[in-house]
Amino acid sequence: MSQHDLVIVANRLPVDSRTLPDGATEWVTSPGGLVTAMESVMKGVDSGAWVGWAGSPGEAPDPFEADGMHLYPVRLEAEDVEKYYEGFSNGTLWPLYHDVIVDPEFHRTWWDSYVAVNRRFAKAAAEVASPGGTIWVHDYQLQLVPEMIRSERPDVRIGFFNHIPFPPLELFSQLPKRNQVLRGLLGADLVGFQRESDALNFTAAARKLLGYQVDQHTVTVPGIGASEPRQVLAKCFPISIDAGAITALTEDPELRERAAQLRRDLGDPKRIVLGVDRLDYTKGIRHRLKAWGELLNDDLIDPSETVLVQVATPSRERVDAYRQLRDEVELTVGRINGDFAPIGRPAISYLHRSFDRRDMTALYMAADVALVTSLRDGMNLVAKEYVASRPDLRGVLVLSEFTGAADELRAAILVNPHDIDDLKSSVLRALTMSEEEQEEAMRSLRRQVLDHDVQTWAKLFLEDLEEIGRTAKPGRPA
Ligand code: ADQ
Repeated sequence: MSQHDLVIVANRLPVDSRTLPDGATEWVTSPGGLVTAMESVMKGVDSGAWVGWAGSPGEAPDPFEADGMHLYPVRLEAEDVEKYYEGFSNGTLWPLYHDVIVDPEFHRTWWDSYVAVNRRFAKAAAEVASPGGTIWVHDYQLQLVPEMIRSERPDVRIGFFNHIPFPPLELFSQLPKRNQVLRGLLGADLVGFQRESDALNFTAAARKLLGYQVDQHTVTVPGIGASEPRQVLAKCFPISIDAGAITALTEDPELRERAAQLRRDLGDPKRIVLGVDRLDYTKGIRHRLKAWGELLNDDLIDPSETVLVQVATPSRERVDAYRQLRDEVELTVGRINGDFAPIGRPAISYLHRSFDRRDMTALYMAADVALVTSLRDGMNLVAKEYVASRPDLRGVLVLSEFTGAADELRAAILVNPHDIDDLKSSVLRALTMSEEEQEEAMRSLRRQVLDHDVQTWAKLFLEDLEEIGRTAKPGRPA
């Protein structure tokens, strides 16, 4: 087995499999933000690897290479997918970490599976990291992995980044096995969060629930037996997007034409309002539709002039709460279209499928207003993608206060999506904003997004991790 200086560990590998006509399997890089960020840091290391699930239950494929990365698939049986992934990760942790928008469910068999699968990921990572190397673990599905790696490989630097919020103590305390989760995370040298408040929630939990000493962003983990105490840094690193790549796309004449064609396809409305979300209850899609329906009903929006395009990416369709949400959203869209759509065109154009990066960018370029109304969201990359797609300085971003992005994108129209009246008046304000006001706000938003892209995010995290490793363990190769 080869050894790698940098090992990324995430639930999914950065590739999707595609079956060719002759039955062979082809691997296609999935175009996520994490993949882009990692590609940029992998270029700077001699040898980078990625440990993750290949996406189908059952036997894992042999390790293989894609786009210069060494990929190590981890096996998940159908039962693991049900208990570790759909169960503890998405039925317990996801709702609890997002302010219990739906009730978290807990089953001890889900936890057992979570522990077993985390151990499998940790073992796979520990096997391929080079002596003194770096392992970067991602997200809530793998919170036990840092400690599990440390017990096997005390020589490596371990970073962890949480892509979703870390809840306040009152909520986190409800989690059965909360102390095991905290100890798992504290196996890392550096624990990264989206927002400052997430980092503070985490250090408060370490102090109150484990009794560990906390000094600002540093948690001291007591040594066991003869081992020395260790210091763990908990800090925020707001994730971002590949802003340069999106800006480059907007300069492509074919994409400009595609954006214009989209408008024509929608019947040439005066205004296009856009929502882009995974179909998830955290995204506030129901609240958005309620506000939209009322604006139409109150005659404050004329459906022959203004159309809402709602892109809802299929997500976690085997989890009950997601099936229910899809039914409700589709019922509401159907009702609104039945009540208000002009003949031959929709009041809401609803698209329940995935689009490639070019189509997404064309949509952003065509949209006069982007609506991000999450009830809770770690960051929300859609908000940043919209801003990056508007070098013309036109368009208005309406952004929920409950997203990580709201900490940075202060020039957006910030809303409390729980307040339907606030949502309605914010949409109306966005629709009537003058070109000068749009330009001023967009200029400030773009400065923020272009100066803090995903490549910088990854670089800052890894630099901090390297620095900690150097001070904590003198003599280890830097
Ligand atoms: P998500 O909850 O998935 O991510 P978000 O940050 O908005 O939320 O990212 C969604 C991504 O999917 C965006 O890049 C978007 O363009 C893309 N996308 C959405 N719908 C699509 C469609 N129909 N077709 C193609 N692409 C589509 C989690 C956390 C977030 C955090 C990110 C990154 O919940 O809070 O910002 O991780 O850390």
